[in-house]
This record gives sequence, C-alpha cells and structure tokens, in this order.
Amino acid sequence: MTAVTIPGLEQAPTNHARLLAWVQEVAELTCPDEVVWADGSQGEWDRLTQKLVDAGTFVPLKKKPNSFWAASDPSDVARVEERTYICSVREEDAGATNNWMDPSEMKAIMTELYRGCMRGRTMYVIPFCMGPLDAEKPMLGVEITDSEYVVVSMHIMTRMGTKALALFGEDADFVPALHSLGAPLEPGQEDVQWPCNETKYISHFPETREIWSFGSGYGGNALLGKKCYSLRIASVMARDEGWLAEHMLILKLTSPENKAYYIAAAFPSACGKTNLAMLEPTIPGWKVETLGDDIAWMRFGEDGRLYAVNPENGFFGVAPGTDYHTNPNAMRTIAKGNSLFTNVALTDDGDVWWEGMGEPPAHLTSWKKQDWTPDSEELSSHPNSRYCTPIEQCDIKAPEWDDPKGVPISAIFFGGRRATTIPLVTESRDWQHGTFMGATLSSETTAAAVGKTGVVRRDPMAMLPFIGYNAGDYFQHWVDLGKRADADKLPKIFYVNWFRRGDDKRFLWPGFGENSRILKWAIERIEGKSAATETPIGYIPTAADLDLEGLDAPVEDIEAALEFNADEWRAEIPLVEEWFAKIGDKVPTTLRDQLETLKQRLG
Ligand code: SAT
Ligand code: MN
Repeated sequence: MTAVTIPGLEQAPTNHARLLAWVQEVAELTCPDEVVWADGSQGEWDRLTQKLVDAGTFVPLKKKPNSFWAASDPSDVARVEERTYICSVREEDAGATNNWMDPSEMKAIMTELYRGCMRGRTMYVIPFCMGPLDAEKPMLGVEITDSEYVVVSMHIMTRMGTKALALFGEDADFVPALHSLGAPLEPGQEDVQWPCNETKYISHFPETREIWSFGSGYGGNALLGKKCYSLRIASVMARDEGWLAEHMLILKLTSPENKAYYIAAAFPSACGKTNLAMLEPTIPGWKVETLGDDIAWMRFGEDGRLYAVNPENGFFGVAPGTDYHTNPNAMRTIAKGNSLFTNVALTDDGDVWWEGMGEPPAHLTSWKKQDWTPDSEELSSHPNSRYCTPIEQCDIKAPEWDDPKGVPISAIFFGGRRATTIPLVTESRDWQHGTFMGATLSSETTAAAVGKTGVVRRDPMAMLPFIGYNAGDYFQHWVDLGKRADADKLPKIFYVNWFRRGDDKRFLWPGFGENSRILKWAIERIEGKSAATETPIGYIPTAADLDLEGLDAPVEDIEAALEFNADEWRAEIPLVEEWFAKIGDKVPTTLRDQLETLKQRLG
C-alpha cells in the first residue's frame, strides 16, 4: 500500500513513533483535507475562533473580551448515556451499570463510521496533559478531532499543545482519543453551524486505554480529556494502581484561626457542585478557595493521607441558575472574558443571558436562535447550557491548585438531590460506612444527560455514568483502599442533601453560601469540637449544633431538613436492595453487612 499524502501529515513536531503511526493511520482512515498539530498558542486561538465566527458557529461577544457565544444543534446538548459504551474484553468487567459491546465488534462498526468522515475538514492533533505539567508522571493524552470548537475548548479545559507535547519524548505513554463530528463535506457543500451526526457512539476501551467518540460536538461527548479520560479511563487506571479518580470538586476552607482544610465533594451533574466549589461563606471569618469544580484524582502521599489533584484547567459549568447571588465567583471569572458560552441566550448588545440572572431583557436571541421575549413560552437557554472558562482567572483559586503534589483531603462529601428521606447532613461512622453511603447515593435526574429529569436514581459516588468498569469492583476498590490505609489518616465521609423539601414542596435549606455552615460543622467534627446525635444512619447535628447565627430561615425548617425519619428510611431499604441486586454478585460483603446493620438499626 502506498502512503497517502495529506497536507500537514509530514510536518509532525514529534519523533514519538507510536503517536506518529496512530496519526497516520487515523488520517488515512478519515481522509481529512489537511492535518494540523495544535500548539496551544494565542495565534492558534485567534485563528480558530475567527474560523468559527466566519462559519457562523461563534458570535463574538461585545460585552466580554475574547469571548464567544455558540448554539448547538438542538439535538446535541448533553451527554448521551445510552450511546456511551465500556468495551472491555469481558462483558462482566463493564458490569450492570454500563453499556457494553465487544471491543472488536465496536471497532469494526466505528471504523466504518470513521471511514472518510473528515472529508472536507481539517484534522487536528491535540497533545494534552491532564493535571499539572510538572507531575512526577504527567498524565498524557492526544485527541484527534475534526472540530475547531473542540480545539478551542481544549485550550481552556486542558494543558495542551507544545507544552504538553514536550513531555512525550519518543516513547511516553499516552491515551489516544479519537473524535469526529461525523459530518464530512462533499466538494462545494456548505457547512452547517453545528455539524454533528444522528448516529453517536462514545466508546471506551479500558484494557488498551483508548477512547473513540463519534457524532457529537457537545462537551462531555467531545472534550475527551474530561469525563472520558479523567473519569472512565482514569478510574480503571486508578483501580489497577491503587488510587481514586472521582467526580469531585476540591475546595480549600480556611478557619478564622487560619487553619486550612481541603474538602472533596461528589454530586451528580447539575446539583450545584460548581457553586459549592466557589462558595462565598456567609459565616464571618471563614474563607473558601477553589481548586476544581468537577474531577479529583486522589493518591496516597508518603504520610499516608489522600492527596487530591484536579486534572482540569478550566470550569465547564451549568449556566442557568448562575448569577451574582448563587455564584458570584463564577460570574467574576467569566466577566474577565476568554470564555465560551454554549446554548445560553444572546442579548441585543452582545452579552450572554440565562434563566436565573434576574429580570430578563425585553428581547433576546434564544439558544435555538429564535427571537425571545419575557412572554415566550420556552426557556431562553437550554437547562444544560454551559460556560467554559479558565481556572487561572478565578479570583478565589487556591494558589496550590496547580501543585503536582496535590492537597491532603480532610473530608469527602457525597450529595444528591432528594426531596425527602436524606437529611441535610449525616456523618458516617467510618470509611466503610461512608463507602456504603456513597455506593447507595441517590439523586433526582437533571438536564445534564439526555432523558427524563426528576426521576430518583442511584448514582454511586455521583459516578454512575463515569465508572469505567464493573460498579461492584469499583465499590470493592473503595473498601480495599480503606482497609489498606491508616484509618485516622483517611478523610471523614459525610452525606449531604441541600434539596430536601417541606410538605408544601419548598426547599427547607437556603443552600448556596449558607452551605458554609455545614462545612464548618463538618470540620469541627473532625477537630472534635462540635456535637452530633447518633442515629441508625449515622451522626446528625441538631439545629443547635450548627452555627446558624444570622441565618434567615425558620428554625423549624432547619430541624425538618435535619430530621432522621425512620419510616422514610424503611421505605428506602427495598430500593437499596433492588440496587444491590442490580449490581449482582460483586457487591462487596462489607457493603452487604452495612445494609444488614442498617436494617437491624431501623428495627
Ligand atoms: O459531561 S460534561 O462534562 O459535559 C457535564 C457534566 O455532565 O458534568
Ligand atoms: Mn460533572
């Protein structure tokens, strides 16, 4: 076979043989017009954002420097969980919570989809590094994509381009991540503003650490360093190497005595994780700084504590609901510009707007590119619309956010969105009990994934769509880590629910900045300074145990939010049993014992 010549293919800025061979192979399969190696430079950003403006995909914002508005195809707005596959060699290694297909079968199907799929487009090769570039073992990847939107988003969300490629040498290990919109252009064919394909596959090959994505341009399906690498593939690496890759924010909490604590917290998508990561405490003297809003990689340090690193370089936050009241720090971060906004509304004077920002302007262009007025029946912004902005320009980033050592975690919070049953906060008895809380975590579904919203589903460790292997084995991994570690060096685990409702359906807890009161109580528990009552489900504070000074909420509501209700919990047991039955034989004995203990305590 003679090698095809594709402009740019020969100009590779690396001698890395495996990378070169893979790029050649993909180019020959997908047939792009040219190949471009992304360098991550300002010039590249300017060139590609201009190209997207010319194509009608981006509208430059007049009110925010170097920022752009994009509206996707109305069908391509969220992660597609039913099209997301874990293609392990053995089906049982994907487990009951993942879609599975045999790797060679999937590769055969997708190879045919990829054949010629980049015709008429440019193929970009994006070397990237998840986590700090100066890590002892930098976590490298290369995304090949035919989407300029993906390249510029990767500029924000990852460390990429020349500085990442410098770490590859001639033989460094990397995760190959192939992405195509699946929208080839015939000669003369005019492009659409958001190319994508009705057929979508988001496939992961855990044994060979590969990612193949086709048909979608949406963040979680297309920015392959994010959920695909940093959670699905990294969770498999973490299992094999004895660490944790988790769907968690990382925040630094400093007390009035100037003592710093680091907290990691897992919530399902669109449950206020970004808001908590950037919280402004309402209690005097306490300070929050942020290290990350979505993903934490946690490894044991030499001192036996768990240290967390954020693999990402930007925030990809849900826009609706974000404003100067709920998340002033996110607002200040995006106000600096250098940001992308997808599926929010565009104002007539060239700014962005979304539901939750207060009084709407008299006229907007909606995310569907239609005229919108306050009388319109539809929302101006898609509920899963997003801002994408660099961590670097967040005023409250902790100075150590980029430290390759990571930060020692004192507490882990698991949270969900539940109208009933789950108290505002519960402290676990120990790591294994905390693992049980995490493994049985539940939440009402949100708009972050395609499908019905508001349905209660189990979302273990907020990782349901992100565990790259069998969920039972994943629980076992958590149990084993706890057994291996020195118990008093492990983070304390808490279960929170900001979303409990009263009989009249109103929220019982005001949330947002007031959540600092719960963080404070948790830290004081760790310090042995605050009280709690033991209940069958763990330790729960009374309203009197919390610092509620200056809180504008009726104390009866707080008590109702904190209530342990035995009847509600008895009703929860069959749901947990059903969940464990779904996971099957691999549910760890330790967790089955936890369930038995709970049943006995409930009587
Ligand atoms: O999947 S994304 O990372 O695009 C957003 C989310 O669901 O958290
Ligand atoms: Mn997330």
